[in-house]
Amino acid sequence: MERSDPIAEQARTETPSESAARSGFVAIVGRPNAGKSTLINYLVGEKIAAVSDKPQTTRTRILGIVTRPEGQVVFVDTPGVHKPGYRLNKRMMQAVLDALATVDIVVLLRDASVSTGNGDRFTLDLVRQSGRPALLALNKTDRLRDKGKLLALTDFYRHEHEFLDYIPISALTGEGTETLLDSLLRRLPIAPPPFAEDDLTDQTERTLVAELLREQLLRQLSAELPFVVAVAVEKWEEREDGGLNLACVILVERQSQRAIVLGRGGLRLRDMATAARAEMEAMLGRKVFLEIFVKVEPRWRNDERRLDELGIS
Ligand SMILES: Nc1nc2c(ncn2[C@@H]2O[C@H](COP(=O)(O)OP(=O)(O)OP(=O)(O)O)[C@@H](O)[C@H]2O)c(=O)[nH]1
Ligand SMILES: [Mg+2]
Repeated sequence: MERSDPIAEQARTETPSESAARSGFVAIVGRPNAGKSTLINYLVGEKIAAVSDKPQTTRTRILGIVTRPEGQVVFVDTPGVHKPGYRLNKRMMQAVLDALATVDIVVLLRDASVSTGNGDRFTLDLVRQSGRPALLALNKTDRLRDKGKLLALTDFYRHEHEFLDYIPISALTGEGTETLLDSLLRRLPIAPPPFAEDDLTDQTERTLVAELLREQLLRQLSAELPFVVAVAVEKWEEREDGGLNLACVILVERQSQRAIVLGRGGLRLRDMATAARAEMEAMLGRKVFLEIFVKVEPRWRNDERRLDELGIS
C-alpha cells in the first residue's frame, strides 16, 4: 500500500506524548557528496534517501523524521550545493534555498576529509545569508588520521560565522551523531511533533522504489552517466498471490547511453535490476516482479513537464 499524501500527513495532529516537548525542522545543507543522505539514513535508522559516491545523488527535498523521548526532529535532506545549468539543476538548487528559508535550524555538513574550495565558501555564504541559526557538523572523521585537521577547520568556520555548535561526526559509523541530535533537540522550540511517532519519511513507497533502482544505476555506472539517468515507476499492480508487478522506466538522453545501461546482452541491466529488486522486496516485505524499460529521451533534464512527472519540483 502506498503512503498517504505527505502534506496531509504533515497536518495530522497526533496528541503529543508529554515528554515529546521539543520539535522542529532541520535542514542538512552541504556540498555534493558531503554525506547528507548518509547522515539522514543513519539517524532515521532506515534507508529513505539514495546514497552514492557520485555527486548530485539527491535531487529533491526528502524528509527524515526522528522521534525521541525529548522530542521530534524533522530533518530535511537537500541536494548538494552546485552551480545549476539544466532546469533539473535549477530545481535542485531551489530545493536547497526553500529548505534554508523555512527550517528552524540549519546543519551545515562539511566533508572534513577534503580541503576547502570555492564551493565550500559559496555554501557557507548561502547559510549565512539565510539568517537561520546554524550548526556545523564536520563529517567523515573516520577518514581522518590527523585530528589536527578538525581543529583547523573548526577555527576556519568559527572565524567566518557564529555557529551554534561545532560537532565532529561520522555519518558512516554513527560516531558523534547522538551528540548532534542532542544539540539540535535542546535548541528546537517547545512544540508538538508535526508527525506521528512511527513516521519515518514523507517519501511514498513508489518514490522509494524508483530511488532504489536509481541508486543501483549510480553505483554501477561510471562517472558521467548518473547525471543523465532518471527512473520512474510506470506500473504498480497488486498480484493475486500477494506479490507486486512493477514496471520501471529508466530515462537516458542518447542511444549510446542506453547501450551502456543495458551492457552486453543486457547483462549489466540485469545485474542492477537483480540488486534493486532484492532491496525492494526487503523494503516492501513482499515479492516483486520487476520489468524495466530503458528509454531515450533527449533533453529530459530541461523538460519542465517531465521534471514535474518525476517529482522533481
Ligand atoms: N568514510 C566515510 N564515508 C562517508 C561518510 N558519510 C558519507 N560517506 C560516503 O560519501 C559518499 C556520499 O554520500 P551521500 O550521503 O550520498 O552524500 P550527499 O551529501 O547526500 O551527496 P549528494 O546527494 O550528491 O549531495 C558515499 O559514498 C558515502 O558512503 C562518512 O562519515 N565516512
Ligand atoms: Mg544526498
